[in-house]
Amino acid sequence: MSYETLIVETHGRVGLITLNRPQALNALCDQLTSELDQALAAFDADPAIGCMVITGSAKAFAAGADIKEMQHRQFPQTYLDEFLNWGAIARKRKPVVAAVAGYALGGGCEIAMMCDIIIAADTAKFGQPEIKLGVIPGAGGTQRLTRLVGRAKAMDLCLTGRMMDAAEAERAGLVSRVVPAAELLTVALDVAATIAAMPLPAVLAAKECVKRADEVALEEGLLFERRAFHSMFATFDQKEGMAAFADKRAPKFENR
Ligand code: CO8
Repeated sequence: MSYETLIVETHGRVGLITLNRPQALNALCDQLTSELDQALAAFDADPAIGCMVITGSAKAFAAGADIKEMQHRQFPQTYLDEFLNWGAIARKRKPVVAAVAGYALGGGCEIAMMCDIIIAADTAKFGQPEIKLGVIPGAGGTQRLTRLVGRAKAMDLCLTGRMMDAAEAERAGLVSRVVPAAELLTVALDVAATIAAMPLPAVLAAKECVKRADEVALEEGLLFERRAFHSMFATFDQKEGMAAFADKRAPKFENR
């Protein structure tokens, strides 16, 4: 599969996707989001891949949806086409790490929030500036952001359109780690390789359970987690992981 707006590579068991529209600061045109979904789906289905990384350029992870492409849209077409329905990007089963340097604005911030872990360069800037264009966030900027950083900061960002830097994003709980820009990709690939080396059934179950916490009340979430935990005892990798611990040797997981 060849892509025009992405660079897609593998590093061992890690699938790396680099958004590549430098002339438009990786603005998320229809072609890019469609190719991104295809590339993620291909890695998600590939047994040789255990984790994915999405990154951009030093200047921009992505500066949002493509404003020039969407500016002349009218309501009926926008509604009937389910314009910019990026839900499929968020529904991948294997973990996705966002490695963010520079601008992650509007849809760029929203794509990062669809990922499971955000690692930010110290140059990263996050924001939901849609209000300055006469619209509002449409792919999670009012919903995922509020769950991730709380109402106070989400309201501030969505209503003023201001950007927050990497340090503020880390304090707010949006990003997992902040690293020097020069180390961003190395750290992100290391994190992804660590995850990709873990037993896949447990990785998928852990991701499903953490995501459940956004959706359900505590007792329901705890029950879901406990049942998922019980189901791990049906896997080869649980037998191997615990036997290896008892035998004081390294486990050899088979992702089954
Ligand atoms: N769309 C299209 N082109 C863009 C975008 C964009 N979002 N951002 C930057 N570009 C283009 C610029 O037009 C410029 O192109 P050209 O050289 O042809 O003029 C090129 O990228 C470089 O940009 P700048 O010259 O502006 O670079 P600066 O360093 O001066 O500024 C900024 C960088 C601050 C990032 C600035 O480019 C900017 O403000 N960009 C727009 C940011 C923005 O408003 N993003 C939100 C877009 S709306 C959105 O994302 C809604 C998502 C809704 C999803 C809904 C799903 C259902």
